[in-house]
Amino acid sequence: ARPTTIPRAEELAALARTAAQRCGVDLAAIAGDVRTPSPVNGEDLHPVTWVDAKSVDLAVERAQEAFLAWRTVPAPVRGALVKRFGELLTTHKSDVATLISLEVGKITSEALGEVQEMIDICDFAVGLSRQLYGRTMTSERYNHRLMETWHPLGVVGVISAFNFPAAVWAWNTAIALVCGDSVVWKPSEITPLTAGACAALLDRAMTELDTPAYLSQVLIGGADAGQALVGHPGVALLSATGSTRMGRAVGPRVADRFGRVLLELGGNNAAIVAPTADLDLTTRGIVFSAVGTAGQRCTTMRRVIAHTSVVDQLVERISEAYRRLPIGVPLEAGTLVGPLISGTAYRNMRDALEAAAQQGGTVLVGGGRRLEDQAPNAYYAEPAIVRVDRQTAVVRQETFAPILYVMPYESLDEAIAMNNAVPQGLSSSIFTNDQREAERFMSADGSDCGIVNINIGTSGAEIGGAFGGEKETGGGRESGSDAWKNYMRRATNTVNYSGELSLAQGVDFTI
Ligand code: UN1
Repeated sequence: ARPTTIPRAEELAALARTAAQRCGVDLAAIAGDVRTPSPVNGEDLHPVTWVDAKSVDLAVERAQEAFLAWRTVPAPVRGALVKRFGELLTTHKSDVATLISLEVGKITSEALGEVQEMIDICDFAVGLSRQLYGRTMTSERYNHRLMETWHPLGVVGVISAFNFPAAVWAWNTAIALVCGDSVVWKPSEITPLTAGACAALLDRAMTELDTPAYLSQVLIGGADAGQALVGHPGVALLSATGSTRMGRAVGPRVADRFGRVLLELGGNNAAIVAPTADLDLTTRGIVFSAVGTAGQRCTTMRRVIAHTSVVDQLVERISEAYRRLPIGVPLEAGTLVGPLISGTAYRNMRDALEAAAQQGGTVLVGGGRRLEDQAPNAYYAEPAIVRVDRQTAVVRQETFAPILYVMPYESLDEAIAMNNAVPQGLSSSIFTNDQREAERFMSADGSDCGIVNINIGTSGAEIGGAFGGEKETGGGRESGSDAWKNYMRRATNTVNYSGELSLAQGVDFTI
């Protein structure tokens, strides 16, 4: 293990406070007695206070008022707010990234990447603010016009997870704001400072541009606040990112009140490695996707399905890379793997490894814990590779930790069937230089996931495409492409400029 020193608790807390203050967070105003330990050292950063479920009512009420004013502001003018927010994020990129590293344990490069993703979605949304296009269709009647118009939807509730504590909110908020909606955000309870910093930057942009008050609000609180948001009839769209279990609770409650829901849930993402794969590129692609963010992305690669002709060689290469992985303090230059979010996450990882062994798998590398002596409350796990010969129960479930199951295949049909034989459907990839295989994997009878990549790992999607997946992943699409349509309502307009009343479908109703 390379030498690495866990910084003193006070040092990390001071770093967090400085970064938050630079973003405009009023630390005294949010201070309280809810402990927020950093996964970096397991010690408190800045205990905060939580809102209660009742404040959700007030927030939604205020958001509704803001929406009524905002919806008539021209979309490109709304875009100016998002443009300014993107500029402020650019100025404070490293402050927000520092908070992400401290609260989530992300390495600096990935934390900066998360903020870059926010800046990118702001750029995208600003462009979009002039492109909220509706279609014109040909009418079946003489001198009639048929068209559709997209209008602002209402209050958007955003529930985000710890692993992308800022970017997922930004995907939703940047798009919602240009679409003319207001936003109420319930971030993960373990990332309050990152949330506070993001909200403070957006607040500043809102003040500078003199937008309606309460256009965007953040509720630092617990599960009860989230549940109140989910059940609130004033929330027109509820966009939730998290576990499948959470989605199963949220989906029906929103559906029951005929609200709109956008779910971004678990993944169990696989890569197929074909006989023609470039194994250097494949190894790098796999290792980034499998151990980046310490295996805690919803797009993390959890399975490798490798052709029997390459599986042994591939396992050797990735195992070799795993043995050399720099695991340690995420803020230290050179670290590639930071800590897991909590002791529970590490115990879940151990349980899964044990189950895998019981189900016939062999743990080839990893699974141990590092730096325990320096920081007993921090959980630095060694990413693990497990060789299995089939997809047992533990392989089919999502364990939010760096465990990579590797299994062999003979025919592409079999590999595609294995890719699809899990309850989740977020991301997938194939490493191949055979164009027919690549096309087949992207085709109707190929991968059943929302994201299907060729010669790239399963994680690290760009914001320009729609992000999300099928089955237990929840079916939602956010971020780029036409995901903005989730945040607007569509009106179909028929215009008669004929001077006569003619009825559709040739109906005769002469009076
Ligand atoms: C998530 O893990 O919830 O594609 C989002 C990726 C990132 C987003 C992940 N752009 O890995």
